[in-house]
Amino acid sequence: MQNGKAITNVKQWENERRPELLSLFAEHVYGKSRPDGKKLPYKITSVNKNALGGTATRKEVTLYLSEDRSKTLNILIYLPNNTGKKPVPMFMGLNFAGNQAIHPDTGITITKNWTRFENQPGFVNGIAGEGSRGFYASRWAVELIISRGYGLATMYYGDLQADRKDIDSLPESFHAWYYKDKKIKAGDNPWGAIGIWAWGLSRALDYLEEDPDVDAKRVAVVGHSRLGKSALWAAAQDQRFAMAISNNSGEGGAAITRRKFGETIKIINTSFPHWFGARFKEYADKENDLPVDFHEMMALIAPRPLYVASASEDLWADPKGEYLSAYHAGPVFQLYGLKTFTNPQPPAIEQPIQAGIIGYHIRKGKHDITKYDWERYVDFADQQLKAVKPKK
Ligand code: GTR
Repeated sequence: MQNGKAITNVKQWENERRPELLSLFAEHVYGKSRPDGKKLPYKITSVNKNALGGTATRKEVTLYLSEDRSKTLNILIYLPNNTGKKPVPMFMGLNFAGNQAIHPDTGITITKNWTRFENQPGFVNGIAGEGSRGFYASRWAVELIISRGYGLATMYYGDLQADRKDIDSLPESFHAWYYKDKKIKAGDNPWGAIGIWAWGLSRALDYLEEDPDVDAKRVAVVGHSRLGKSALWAAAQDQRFAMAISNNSGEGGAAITRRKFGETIKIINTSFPHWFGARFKEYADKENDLPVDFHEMMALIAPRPLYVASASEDLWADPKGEYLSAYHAGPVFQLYGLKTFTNPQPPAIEQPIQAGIIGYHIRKGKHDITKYDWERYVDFADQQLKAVKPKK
């Protein structure tokens, strides 16, 4: 505890230290989240039972975020057709460039919201066109996920809050409509974009709880990089997520910030001042004053399965710091009688390791999420979420 009291059992952890850590992360890192009391209204806008060559059912669901229904979160869902039993376990994660970018499937609705991909192929001034279909298909192993008996739910993070520094000066800012709708004040330390993206993951999980095809008790939340930070913060706060996967989440995600290796608090708040709560900036070059470090966020996932992955060339995200975070979360998993990593040295490249319900690997190559990473996540989920084996 902050007062020096040692935590020696699960009850103390759950009743005392866990809530204390959650409020410390909100206060000093991400800003204060505003959990919602009631589920948002939604509409199923399309269902195609013959997607991906007949192997999958594709569903699109619109969640109405604002009361005037002008702000929406659009959920793209693929469900495997070849599984004997429903409901199915799921992977869920936010995507960077719109739902249409995760697969060339022409049935996916193209996002109308601004993206960061200014004039890259398929985008004009950040607005996605037909040419953006499948832009990030390499990051989503849709066929693998489906063939192994899992569903996938993904949403464009820009539906929630645009990823740009000037967002709070724009009328479409989340903060502009949210506090008005809720008739509350923003307060002195409102959540940054990561907190908002994490909130969106929980709202999408609210929907999955209503969907009879989905087993909402077996949802693994996954994210790459800034969306890995968001996935971790979502899973830390929302214990309905059955498992958390951090892919190259780095600073403000899995990496131990006190190592000051690669990206630091000062750098991240300079490049992305809108990601965190205001107080995180106070710890620029003062990492040791921060009352938390990120192994404590990994500990907030316990006793649920946690998988952390790094990439060998992704030094910016500090692979060793990401591993150490999973390692130093150990004492909390041990309170639950679970095994934890015993070696403070990370494993060799592409030699995945696992202790109890904690997994880790370092992939060869750059900052990315690839088929190699997904193969590990699906294998891990096979053990931890006990996927229904697809019928041959
Ligand atoms: C980088 C940023 C990282 C990471 C990454 C990403 O520019 O420094 O913290 O979030 O972007 O999201 O790909």
